[in-house]
Amino acid sequence: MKILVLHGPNLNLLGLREPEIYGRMTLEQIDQALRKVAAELQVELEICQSNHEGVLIDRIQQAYGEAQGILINPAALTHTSVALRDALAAVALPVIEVHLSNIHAREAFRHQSLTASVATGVICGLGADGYLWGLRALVQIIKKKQQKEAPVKP
Ligand code: CA2
Repeated sequence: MKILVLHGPNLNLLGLREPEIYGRMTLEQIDQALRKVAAELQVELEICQSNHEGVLIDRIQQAYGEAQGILINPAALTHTSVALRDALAAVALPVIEVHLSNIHAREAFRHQSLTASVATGVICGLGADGYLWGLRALVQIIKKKQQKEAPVKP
């Protein structure tokens, strides 16, 4: 099973600035923790961070037929990008949206997520742990989906 992990704009700055909002872990450390959980669950990860909307959309499109699910923190694009939302909807894979901070407890402009309605589930406010719970949930959702789709043995 292959999972695409996408980190949106500015998440490469994690751990370097605004630790009171986003925590002290760097993106590299979060990716390492994700790889550890992936090894435990015996799934393959492809991880990508980009500051460019189009790059993220290209990766989502590539995931079609290559990956079985997407774990994504769209960062600020959560609140602005119809294009990212449409790409997620188009590939129709299980998606878990993750936010480090509780976007509902912050500025009003962060309360709306354009991507949440095409995600299978959303986790926010749990810091870096949210990514790890998100990966576990995604793998379980994909396994259940595969069981449903598997032909019934005579
Ligand atoms: O809480 C989250 O994970 C967010 O997706 C993070 C985004 C923000 O725009 C969303 O509303 C919520 C911001 C990512 C930028 O990360 C930084 C990390 C360190 C320093 C500056 C920005």
